[in-house]
Amino acid sequence: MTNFLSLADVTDIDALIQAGLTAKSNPFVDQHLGKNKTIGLLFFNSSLRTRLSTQKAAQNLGMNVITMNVGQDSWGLEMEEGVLMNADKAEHVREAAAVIGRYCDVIGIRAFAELKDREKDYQEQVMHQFAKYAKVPIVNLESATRHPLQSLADCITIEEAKKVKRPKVVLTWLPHFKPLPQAVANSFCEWMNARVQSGDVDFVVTHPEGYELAPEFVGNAQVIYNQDEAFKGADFIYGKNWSSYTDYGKVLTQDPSWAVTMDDLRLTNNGKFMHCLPVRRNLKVADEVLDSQQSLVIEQAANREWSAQAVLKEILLTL
Ligand code: SN0
Repeated sequence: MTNFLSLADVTDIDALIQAGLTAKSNPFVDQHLGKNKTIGLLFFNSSLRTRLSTQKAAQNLGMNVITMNVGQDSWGLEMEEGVLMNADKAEHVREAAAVIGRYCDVIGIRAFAELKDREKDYQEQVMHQFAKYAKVPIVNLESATRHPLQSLADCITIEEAKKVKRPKVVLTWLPHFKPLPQAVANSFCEWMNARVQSGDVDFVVTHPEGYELAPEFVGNAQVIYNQDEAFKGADFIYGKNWSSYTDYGKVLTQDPSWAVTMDDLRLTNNGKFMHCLPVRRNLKVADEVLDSQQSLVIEQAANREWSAQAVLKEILLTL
């Protein structure tokens, strides 16, 4: 693996999930792999789990870690080619990426969707510009359209917690007053659709009308507009809010009946609840769910360390 931008960079999902579980059971055996290698972690947006788990995973592999909040700590970066730089951005990605690529052997980048211009967000300009000009492997720490390290941690979590060979996994939209990116939901669909193909899960997506995800992500997943119907017999409920893709970046409803409560979980097959975090309690999910035995959110977040370690190890092996 050179870049880890999306599922397309993964040759064997099963092997990557197993590598995560192996790292979890024995975190420090590969300390030598990262010796004298440096990873730079660049954040254009806030982060708690991604920042700490990726740093921890890199350190488990013996790497050095440099972190920067781009835009706050550094110069604002211009991503467009051939522009007259007479506005707020003082530095171009051509120089910035090239320079950071000289200091770092691997670069991790978080750059959320701006949710203004759908075409622009879905072009993934920041990831592609860095991949082009840094000339070192790039790891996606949540881009405009995807969050693959989260999806890998989700796969690891499902693999660990499943009680049947082919569990039913349901992605449900949750209410929120703020427009959030589609990245987590997109990636989860991308990875779950691959798990459907390999016979590892059944997958259903449920959301209100108007919240249809991009066709290239939802793929052939079954979409059910009635949440109660979708929850029947589910082994895993994966909650996430996202803003509209069709009416791009808009909040079309905040219908509180879409929040997940214990009554909803009772419709499932004693299903586990998952969420990537951060989660706004009682807006998206009831306290009683997050504090119940059925919640996997902390274990899921803990698995971010092992998903990052599995990916960084594969990259280090190519350096
Ligand atoms: C981000 C998102 O993509 O939805 C990161 C998730 C890992 N979440 C948020 O921005 C939540 C912000 C909020 O105010 O609830």
